Amino acid sequence: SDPDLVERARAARAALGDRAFVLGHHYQRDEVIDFADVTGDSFKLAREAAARPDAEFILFCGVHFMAESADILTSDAQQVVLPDMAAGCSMADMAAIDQVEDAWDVLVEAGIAADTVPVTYMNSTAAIKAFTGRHGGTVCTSSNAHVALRWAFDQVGGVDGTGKVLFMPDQHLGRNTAVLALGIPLEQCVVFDPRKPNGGLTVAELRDARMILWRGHCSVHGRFSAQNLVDVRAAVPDVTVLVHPECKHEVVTGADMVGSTEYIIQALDAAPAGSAWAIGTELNLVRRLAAAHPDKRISYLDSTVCFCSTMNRIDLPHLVWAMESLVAGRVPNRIVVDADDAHWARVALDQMLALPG
Ligand code: CIZ
Ligand code: SF4
Repeated sequence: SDPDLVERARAARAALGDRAFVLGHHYQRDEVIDFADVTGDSFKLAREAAARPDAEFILFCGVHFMAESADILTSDAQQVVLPDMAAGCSMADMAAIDQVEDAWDVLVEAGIAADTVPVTYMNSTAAIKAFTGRHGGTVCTSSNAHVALRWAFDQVGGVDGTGKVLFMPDQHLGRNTAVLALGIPLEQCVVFDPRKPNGGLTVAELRDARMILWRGHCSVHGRFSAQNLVDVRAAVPDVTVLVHPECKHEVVTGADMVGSTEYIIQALDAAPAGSAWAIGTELNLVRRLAAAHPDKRISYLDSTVCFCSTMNRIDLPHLVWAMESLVAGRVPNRIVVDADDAHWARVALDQMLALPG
């Protein structure tokens, strides 16, 4: 990066001192991670923000829904700042609150709403988390999705019963978890497409389903394919393929290991020297992991899949601008969730925190 900019960043960071706490998501650029007080996935970062009640400003280097969660979990006096307002998440944007309200009406009309528990992935807007809280559901992450699903089914008669889960917004995490961790048959996982009348499903299909999957996906993880597995196994016969559960079902079932961002980091820490790995997750993270483990052969599952473009919007110029604004007494790009949504989103987040294990 530009040495002048690095110098300005250092000066602004020093001027802010303990008044600011800088969070860096694992998918952020190196130039941003260099200034992070802590790095983590969305869940770890939300907890870290909540654990810093003395920091006046939480500088969130990640995407919009993560900054919202930090605002929900911190006190009203603390101000959460997103260095670039255009850092959204295409997956979170695939579930708009009015679409989800309409979908719920479809379930009510089909006579199954009372038997359905909503579960929303952390990667969703505060409005969707609030919807989930209002309807007795829970938030989940990619690390605890299996526990969250089991809990949700238990609210409506158990995994072996007839109750249902409405899973939003990532169809792949929902399907992979239901089928592989809970043993729900693949044919009982249906996709609700908000762009189609009745989600593109008949009433009979809705009634027979156990998992109603929102039609959303991650634009990064969703691009890995079964062909990538064939190619990497041919090129590197002793390779271990490790992918994130936001990947498609055929990628996850064909991989050797599957797990959240924190799981991937720990698996590589524990891997023996000389071992070969192909990783299916975001490129900034994979590059840093490869650099951190020069004794291991770490490659990217598909060289044509790129960075998360919205994560990458946070760069050093935006971070410097945000920090210098705070030093000058202005709070730029503050993320505030309205009080009612914050209350109900918090209910769904607290439900997640209360899950066993
Ligand atoms: O894909 C993402 O954005 C993930 C895994 C975020 C997170 O940290 O949960
Ligand atoms: Fe959203 Fe995917 Fe980017 Fe994560 S990697 S912020 S889920 S688009």
